[in-house]
Amino acid sequence: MLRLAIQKSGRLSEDSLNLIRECGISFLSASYKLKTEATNFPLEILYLRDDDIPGYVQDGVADLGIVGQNVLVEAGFPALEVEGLGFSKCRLSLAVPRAASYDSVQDLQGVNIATSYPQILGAYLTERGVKANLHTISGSVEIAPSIGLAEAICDIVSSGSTLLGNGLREVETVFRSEAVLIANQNLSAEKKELLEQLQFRMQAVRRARR
Ligand code: PRT
Ligand code: ZN
Repeated sequence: MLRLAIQKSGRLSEDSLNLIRECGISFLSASYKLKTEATNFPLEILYLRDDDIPGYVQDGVADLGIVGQNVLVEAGFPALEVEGLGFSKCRLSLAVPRAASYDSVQDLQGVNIATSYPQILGAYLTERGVKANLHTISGSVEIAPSIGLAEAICDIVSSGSTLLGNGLREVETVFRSEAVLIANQNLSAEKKELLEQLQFRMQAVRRARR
């Protein structure tokens, strides 16, 4: 039996569940449940916080997971990625107050930047020779400049309306992300075979959607 971890409730949940159902896999889901077993495929689904999924798959508590690449790379396990799933597309971007002057990333030298992605942002800045002060906060990153916590932010953007609503403008794209299927790297031969069957179905679903 394969164990697949998906987000319990959030932006990835519905698309993850729909993808599994469209693969012809049936299961009962109830919002209070933390796991369910499929009735017609050897699959158990675990419902978790998205941040916990990469670690659980790395440790083998779950065999597979569906998570945003942003969370996967930030957690430090990019090698777990098996394939992109084409939904929950977004980008991790740097933004500054609308009126602030900004020409290039070099302008961030010595600047205070609030983010929930210190690893990805740190690597991006280091590569460009920029030394900034990163302030790691777990949510509401966009309000940091208006409350005097930071002069710039780095956060997930999709439509851009949250930045706009907080008087910020996007100045650099740091990372592009989508939902990805991840797998533990030491699966048994039986589990690998099941993973291949599942991937085959997922690819068929994606081709049919186009
Ligand atoms: O509770 P749990 O920890 O499981 O969930 P979470 O709150 O950490 O994550 P969730 O559900 O918000 O997002 C899950 C994943 O969806 C993220 O890791 C991304 O891979 C992806 N995703 C896609 C997004 C967005 N789009 C998105 N717009 N994640 C967050 N946002 C937020 C962003 O943080 C910002 O506050 O939406 C706001 C910006 O949206 P726009 O449209 O105004 O630009
Ligand atoms: Zn989360």
